[in-house]
Amino acid sequence: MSDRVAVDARIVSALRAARRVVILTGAGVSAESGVPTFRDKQTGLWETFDAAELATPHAFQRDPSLVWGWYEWRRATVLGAKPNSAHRAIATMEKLVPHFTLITQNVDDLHERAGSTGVLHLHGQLSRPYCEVCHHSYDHPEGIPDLPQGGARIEPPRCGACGAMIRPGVVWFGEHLPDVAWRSACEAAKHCDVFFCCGTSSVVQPAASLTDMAIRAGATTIQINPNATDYDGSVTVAIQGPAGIVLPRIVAETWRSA
Ligand code: BJW
Ligand code: ZN
Repeated sequence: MSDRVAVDARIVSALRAARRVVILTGAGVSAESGVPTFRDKQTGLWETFDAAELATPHAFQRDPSLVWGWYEWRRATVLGAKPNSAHRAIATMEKLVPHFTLITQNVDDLHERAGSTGVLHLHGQLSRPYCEVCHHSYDHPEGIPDLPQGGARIEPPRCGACGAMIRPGVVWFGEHLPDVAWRSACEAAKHCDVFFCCGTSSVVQPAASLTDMAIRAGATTIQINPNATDYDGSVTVAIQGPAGIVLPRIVAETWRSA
């Protein structure tokens, strides 16, 4: 998509009139920072790695060193990445609308590093490991781990309080989403004027159902994705293009004179 293509007038007018704007982001928003998505053909993590072996509570119980080492490699990847123009456009939009809610499925903290505040993390954060038994949270040591592609077996550290294993701070398949973040996300989706779903395949539940909530609430719904999703026909506007081009264009066009 050329960055000279005009932004759909429905988006500009809906955003200018909006009091409440919500953005739901997925892995595609970080793709232009070099962070791999999960399900893209050839480049997605699940093309090379087996989600059942790595992203479930059962996988961690069966082989904690494999899982911890893989997440340490993922953490090294995101620490080595920088926020891109999509993250920055979202951080800018937060300052331009009266009520703004950013909901992310991403665990990389690139939104915060771009300046976004109050981000609702539906699937946790790589930076926030916690004890699998007493849930005490821990900080990782300073620095970027030096690991080969895909990681290496690393014994998870132990909790100083109870001695149990410390686990990655992410939400695995079959686990419930953090309650406060999920409730806040539902409230925001049900009461917004404009809702973006951006860089997500919209196949993982319950996150994808937020778009249905916004559609049912009568919001102007905008999908930004270079590829088709099951929501192409149900959102108000489906823009086929990379978030790093489309989002800055929308911000520039809507708030030209702001
Ligand atoms: C670009 C781009 C660019 C590329 N610009 N775009 C059947 C029906 C309904 C639900 C279920 C079901 N069977 C099982 C479930 C539940 C399950 C689920 O949804 N499974 C489906 C896969 C079928 N969900 C759960 O288990 C959730 N919990 C739950 O439901 O709790 C209730 C419950 C508990 C117990 C029993 C029963 C119910 C938890 C889900 C946790 C998801 N975890 C992961 C891993 C996190 C940790 C980690 O990082 O390793 O979260 S999976 C992975 O998928 C990750 C992501 O956040 C999530 C979503 O992926 P996302 O962000 O959409 O990425 P992709 O790769 O899929 O898409 C990227 C998109 O970007 C693509 O469309 C590209 O085209 C696009 N793109 N470049 C813009 N430049
Ligand atoms: Zn503990």
